[in-house]
Amino acid sequence: MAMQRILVTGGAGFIGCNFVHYIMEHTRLHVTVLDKLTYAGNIESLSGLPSSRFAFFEGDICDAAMVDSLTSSVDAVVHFAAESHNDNSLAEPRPFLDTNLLGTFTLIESARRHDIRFHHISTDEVYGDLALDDPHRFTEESVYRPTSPYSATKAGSDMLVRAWVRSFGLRATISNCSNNYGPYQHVEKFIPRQITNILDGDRPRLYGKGRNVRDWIHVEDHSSAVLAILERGRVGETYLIGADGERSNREVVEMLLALAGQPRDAYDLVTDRPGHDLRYAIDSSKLRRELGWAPRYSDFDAGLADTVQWYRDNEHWWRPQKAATESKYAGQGH
Ligand code: NAD
Ligand code: TDX
Repeated sequence: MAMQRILVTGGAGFIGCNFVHYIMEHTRLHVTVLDKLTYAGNIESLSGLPSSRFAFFEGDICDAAMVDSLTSSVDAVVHFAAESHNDNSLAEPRPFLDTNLLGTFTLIESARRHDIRFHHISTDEVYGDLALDDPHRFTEESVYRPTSPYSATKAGSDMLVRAWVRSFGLRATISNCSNNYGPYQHVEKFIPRQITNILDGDRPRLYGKGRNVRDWIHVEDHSSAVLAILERGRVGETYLIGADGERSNREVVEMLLALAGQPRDAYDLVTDRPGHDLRYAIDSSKLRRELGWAPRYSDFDAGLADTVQWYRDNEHWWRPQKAATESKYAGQGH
């Protein structure tokens, strides 16, 4: 029988809420969101969705009874919920172990009991980092070499899902995506932090010398890839998602300053992140070849300009988080 109802964990977070909006617009699926509404979750990001096709439950993915009652009435789980910020994982790792490892365990146990399809959202950070001049990019065959508490717990969660596929026949797929940007991203993350600093008349802050490279993808392209994998991906497989968007952090800040009509060097260099991964780069050939996926935002400059405009237009959404986020960074020397 065709898929009709899905449970989206972490649907009040950045990528989860964009995925929910994408599903409402591009499919007829019924969506239930389970989200704990941590500091990173915002119910406002889901406002205006039709109650005929959408329901929200506030709760913890580690709560086995709640998870079980929700999974019993859906055909699939798309699992975004996580503690997602590297700097937080260095300051206080414990919530990363609880949510990313025990939360994923709780979900896959329930998915196994109800024999439903499971899609696990993960990150390219599980593969560690690359040298700036390494000609290779990450592929599905790359070795797992996580370096931060965050990436170690995401790597562990991927391993749990793989074990449940092999040992219990869980009908799961995994995707590992590169760095996302776009609307509804928390102001703790690199691009929204710098956009909102500039809007506030403050200078962007680059860690170290700003030479670290990230492979940027617009969040809408992540959503379209996840839907393709959910609908047509082969069970048991991992797919890497990326849009050939490698840029150094310094280049990104220079682009944001140019969009604001400010001098290219109007940024500060601040204390580096301990263990800071140098470069991520994704080869998404398998996803493109097998599922015919392609990103819509091939032009990073245009996607970034759209994102700046979104933060200009939606100050009410990010303003309540800004001061607390900056004072946390000040305490970490960033
Ligand atoms: P986010 O921090 O913006 O959102 C996480 C959401 O999960 C929040 O709404 C939060 O309230 C919820 N949550 C946290 N703990 C929970 C718990 N115990 N129970 C229920 N809900 C809980 O994160 P994001 O950037 O949207 O990332 C979503 C997923 O995508 C994560 O799994 C992350 O590892 C992965 N990912 C992110 C990126 C990126 O660039 N942001 C790239 C690749 C993969
Ligand atoms: O103020 C800053 N200045 C700065 O130079 C911040 C917040 C970050 N940085 C650097 C660190 C990274 O090199 O920018 C880069 C991006 O930083 P983050 O936004 O913290 O992202 P990153 O650590 O790369 O991880 C992100 O992508 C992979 C997401 O947060 C993860 O959830 C995802 O798995």
